[in-house]
Amino acid sequence: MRTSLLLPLSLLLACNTQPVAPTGGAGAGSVAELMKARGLSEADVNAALKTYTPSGKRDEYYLFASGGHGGNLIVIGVPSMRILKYVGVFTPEPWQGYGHDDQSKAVLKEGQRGGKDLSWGDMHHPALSETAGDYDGQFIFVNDKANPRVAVVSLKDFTTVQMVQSNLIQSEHGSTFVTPNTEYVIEASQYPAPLGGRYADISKFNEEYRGAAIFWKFDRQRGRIDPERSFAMELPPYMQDLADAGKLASDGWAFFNSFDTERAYGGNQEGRPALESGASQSDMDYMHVVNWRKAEQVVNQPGKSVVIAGMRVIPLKTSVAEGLLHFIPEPKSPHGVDVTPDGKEIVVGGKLDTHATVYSFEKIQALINAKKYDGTDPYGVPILNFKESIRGQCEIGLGPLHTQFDNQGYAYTSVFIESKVAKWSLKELKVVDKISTHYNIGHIAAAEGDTVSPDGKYLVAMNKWAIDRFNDVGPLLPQNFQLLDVSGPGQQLLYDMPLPLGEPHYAQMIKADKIKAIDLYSPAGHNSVTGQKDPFAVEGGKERVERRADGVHVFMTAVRSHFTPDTIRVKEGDVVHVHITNVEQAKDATHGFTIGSHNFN
Ligand code: K7E
Repeated sequence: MRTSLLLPLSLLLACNTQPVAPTGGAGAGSVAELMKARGLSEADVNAALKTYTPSGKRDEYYLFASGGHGGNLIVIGVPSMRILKYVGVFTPEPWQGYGHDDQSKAVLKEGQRGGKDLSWGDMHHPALSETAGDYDGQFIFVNDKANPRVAVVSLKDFTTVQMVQSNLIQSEHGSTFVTPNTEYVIEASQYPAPLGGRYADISKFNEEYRGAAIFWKFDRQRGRIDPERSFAMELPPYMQDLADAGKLASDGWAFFNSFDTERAYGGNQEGRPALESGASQSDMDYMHVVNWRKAEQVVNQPGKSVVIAGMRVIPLKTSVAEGLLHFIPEPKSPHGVDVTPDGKEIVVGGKLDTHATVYSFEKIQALINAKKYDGTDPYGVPILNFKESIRGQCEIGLGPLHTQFDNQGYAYTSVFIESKVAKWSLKELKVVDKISTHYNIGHIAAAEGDTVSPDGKYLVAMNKWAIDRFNDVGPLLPQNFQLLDVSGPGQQLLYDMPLPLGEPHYAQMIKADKIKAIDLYSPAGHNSVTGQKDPFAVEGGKERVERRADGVHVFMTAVRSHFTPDTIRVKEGDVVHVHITNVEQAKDATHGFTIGSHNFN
């Protein structure tokens, strides 16, 4: 609850008449004097002018960053890098009452795994909803890698409205990625497991363990995923990694990386190589090329799918027979797979390879149509020739991971081992600039950088380490988001922003004017999760206490600055249901409700 503070006049006067202390550089003085006092170079001031946003001025972009193990979504203004909001998604968020009231508890319950409540999430890759391959600002989807789940956040009110999960898979990573009109939200498993959560001994890895890609059907009208109309494809046990949906030229297709075609599963105490080294024996893994548009038709044909854990699944054999799945070798331990803005090419970064490899969709199509294969994998999936599928490779450096794009024909790839962002010409496959980041860069997010029309301008490097960047806070340091200006020929570091929550894995940057958030819920009594008037809503003047079979129901209103009724009399042992409607219609006038020591907030 917010209340206005009534300060005695004498105190106000005292505040205003405090003498201004001449602190280091903060006093009056020319810019030159300020620079000298604070030890700033001209380059520093140039950077400061590009990010400083005076009080009352708005940011040009929103950055939606995953909160990692915090399980929440973080909304940041760019270029100021001011945090605007934490959206509770996979974990309760007491300030907003998320996970404390019945409505949001029901959302968290949708995300239970095996009937268990989960008090954390491992959020990786937010995906804004798209129309014709461009962000439309309506929804954002997020995934939980460790406890495979996908959540839907409405950007009308920045509220989590739904969570879906399937026991078909036991972990995931290739998620969330949306198809160009948000027909589907993609979620691919990472660590193979017997599908549906049954048991098989790990020595049966090749026969019994499988990966899967789920295509969650998004119903735009309802603003919800429809599990009934969703489907999945069985995949070999190759540890599928990141994914991306084709667009424009490659619309209807999806691409997944994989990094364990060796099918190693660890066992360093049982005479087998440790998982990491076992999975890095071969020089090539397989990019999975999936025709989801055709799969969507096949799954509806009689006898072409099976139901596992309530999910319609296209068996691997059927996918092969129907031509839904092809493999292309990709250099060792690939990580990011990113479709270019025109949809014509797919860029793959391999952790253990120094290149970004650029695949040509046209060449891939030609090979598929001619059924020109280099044989099949042990599961019968046809393999296309590597050299005949690519346009070329760009020598990036050590540990290229993820790629984003701008509007001038440049691609930007995070270079993990070198802690750099490489800016390179897509056309010429040549690096034009490299900038150091601090340190251990993972993901990057450029302004609308994975859409059909990227903006360029800004890029945020999401660094996992922050050594020597900020004041000491003990052994565990924050993450470091570094804002870069990429509008010029090179790249300029503008600002370091510490982010002291989970390790963020990806972010999406959208033009601010595309977000049309509501000012308040009107009329009052709106349920932010269902989007409907809540059956327990009460109008002002109709507040009451009712004794029913299941306990005492209090129908209460909140308006600045009181609750009605403000005294509730019940008998010891009564079950009390408190239904509170905020009938306040002034913007930003919210009301908290707490019952101390009873875990109600
Ligand atoms: Cu493996 Cu962090 Cu999900 Cu890239 S992601 S860094």
